[in-house]
Amino acid sequence: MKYLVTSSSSLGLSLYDEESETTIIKKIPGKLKYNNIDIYIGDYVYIENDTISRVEKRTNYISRPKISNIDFLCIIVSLKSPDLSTYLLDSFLTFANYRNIKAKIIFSKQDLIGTKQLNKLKRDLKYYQDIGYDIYFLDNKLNAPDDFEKLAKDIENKKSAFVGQTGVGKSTLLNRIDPTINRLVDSKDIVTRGRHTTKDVSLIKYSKGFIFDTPGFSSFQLSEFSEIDLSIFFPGFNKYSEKCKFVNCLHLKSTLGCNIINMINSSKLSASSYENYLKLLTKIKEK
Ligand SMILES: Nc1nc2c(ncn2[C@@H]2O[C@H](COP(=O)(O)OP(=O)(O)OP(=O)(O)O)[C@@H](O)[C@H]2O)c(=O)[nH]1
Ligand SMILES: [Mg+2]
Ligand SMILES: [Zn+2]
Repeated sequence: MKYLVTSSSSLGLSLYDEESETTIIKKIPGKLKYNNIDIYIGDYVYIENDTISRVEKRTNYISRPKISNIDFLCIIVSLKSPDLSTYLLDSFLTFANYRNIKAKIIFSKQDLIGTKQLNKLKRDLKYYQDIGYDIYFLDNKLNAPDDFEKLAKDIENKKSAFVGQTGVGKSTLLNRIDPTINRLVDSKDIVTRGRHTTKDVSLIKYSKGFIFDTPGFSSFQLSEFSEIDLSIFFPGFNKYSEKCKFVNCLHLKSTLGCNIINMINSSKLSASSYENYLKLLTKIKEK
């Protein structure tokens, strides 16, 4: 039988059967490994005689927290309080690219920005759409129409992980998607305090899809990638870096003839995003 692993606790693995839409908890003897590889939340496993006989090849994965087969990494950034940080956004997008995870960008708290400034921001941030991302502007206080319906539809029947720094509105948004999600998150905390310790990550089934519940997933480790990785996976670069005539080019301003620099000079790539790139490059060099 094939199951989707949705959580792991001292009680056993929670296994979801997509056909019958039911979850069973199964105690698997020994270490939770298959061919010496850890089982991740989101893995599809085959169970025979109380053992894992096979794990389906992952479409993608993240090691911290250990989750796999992520359809969308939904990156939430607020336009205000906390202030908009395209640096954090670009970092998350690089990470998602590097991990082969499709990203969606959610700009929250549009109600905190005046109309004129909001229109300018929307024009500037449309850049992310131009380089291939779905973007959504939200007002979780429901003062005015926003892109919520489209977002809810787009993540239907998918497995999404929501990330973003503290205070951007992750919990508020999850509550808007389905109020039972937060209740499920809370009830898991109670389990943690009790006898059965639940591992901190789980995949929550709500009315229309799955959400990875990953506390503390508000930033990620830059240590995972190299300068070359950054030069390839920085948002918007992949399309143009192939045409860069230099091998292993880091796209520095001083590199005459670098295709990325040409694209920035002709405004096909964002100059302000490029500053984030340089900042990330310095950070990676420092470590
Ligand atoms: N004005 C406005 N406030 C919002 C919006 N979305 C969320 N908030 C508020 O922002 C605050 C933080 O929201 P949370 O949903 O708790 O943020 P979070 O990302 O879950 O934060 P952590 O759990 O600390 O990581 C709350 O007071 C929300 O009511 C929005 O679109 N507009
Ligand atoms: Mg929260
Ligand atoms: Zn280059």
